[in-house]
Amino acid sequence: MIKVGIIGSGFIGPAHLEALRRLGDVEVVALCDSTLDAAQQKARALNVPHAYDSVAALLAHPGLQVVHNCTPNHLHAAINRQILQAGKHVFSEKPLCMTGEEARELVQLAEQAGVVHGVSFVYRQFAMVQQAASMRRAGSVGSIFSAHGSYLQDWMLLETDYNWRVDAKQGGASRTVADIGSHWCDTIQFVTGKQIVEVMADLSIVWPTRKASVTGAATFNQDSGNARYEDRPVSTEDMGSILFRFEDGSKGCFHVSQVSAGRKNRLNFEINGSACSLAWDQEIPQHLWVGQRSQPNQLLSDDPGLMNADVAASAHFPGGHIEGWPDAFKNMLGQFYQAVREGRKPVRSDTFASFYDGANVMYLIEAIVKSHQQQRWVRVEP
Ligand code: SOE
Repeated sequence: MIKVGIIGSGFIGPAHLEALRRLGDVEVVALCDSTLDAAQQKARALNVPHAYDSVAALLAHPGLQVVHNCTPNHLHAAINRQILQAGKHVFSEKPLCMTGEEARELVQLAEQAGVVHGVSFVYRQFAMVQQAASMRRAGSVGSIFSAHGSYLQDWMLLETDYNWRVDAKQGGASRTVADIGSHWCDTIQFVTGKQIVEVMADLSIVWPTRKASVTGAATFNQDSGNARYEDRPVSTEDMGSILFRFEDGSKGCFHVSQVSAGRKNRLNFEINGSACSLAWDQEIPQHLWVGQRSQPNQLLSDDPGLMNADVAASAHFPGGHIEGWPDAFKNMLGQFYQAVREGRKPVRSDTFASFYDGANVMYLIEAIVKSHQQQRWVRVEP
């Protein structure tokens, strides 16, 4: 069994745990949280044998091979650094860190450590996103001249919606772009096989002041009705529109928003090529729309028997047995742990997102924020 520790047990830590248990040969032996009490309570509830309140103590756990960093954004860089310095394989939540400078340093440290490194960009691992990328690789889409779409949520719609992600010190200078725009960019670059090299952004804050519950709130929290609030100023964007250019001169745009009523987690994209168009929506993940000029459009579903052979294994059940987010999460960790088993260091265009991809998206976020601030096109600086 591969022994694993998880740092942070809020919204996302348990999702990692569940996916890891589905892999079969991976054992989560320890959890770490900010207090021993919180760590022990979570460890008991999740049936994990050991609990720690410090990263150093967790890293010293006998036989530990891999560590998952599931902490809030402002802790990502320091903890990723600590894990690498301990020589452990590392799987980090996104964003990889808070700045491009930290990203450069982490890539260098990861290369020096010679370990397997991964970042949680999960959307490229859905079966029909894999199918879209496979069709592009096989030339079925022709030459791609345009890519567009959006990532919309509504969990920040109300003035009383507040959690650590809103605070720039904990979440970072960018919120909506870094939190969900990062996923959109990783997904579109994976599907098209092209890098975004220039951006022009216009970001907006809908609530310049929000009412924060004084009792604290977690991501995706619902208002209990009895909460007490205090006013807090907001400097991070609720929504934004971004124009971009790929390395080969082809173009695109996307819109991100966490204030779109009714949209829960709607990442969608469309690519237009000389042979056909492809479109996908995360909330109906089993469908890939194939748009055609000279014959009827098609709706392909995630039936392994109908998918391209090189990606059919990313759907695990016969067609009609709908797979979704937890299954994509399992695919992502399945690929990362295959590299751990083989002792194979990630390459720049790997099947799972590595620190290379995490860093690339950090450079993109920095360029988007700069473009908005300066109201002009900005080049992405690796
Ligand atoms: C919150 O916006 C969030 O949980 C993101 O942090 C995730 O990365 C995204 O997958 C869903 O929404």
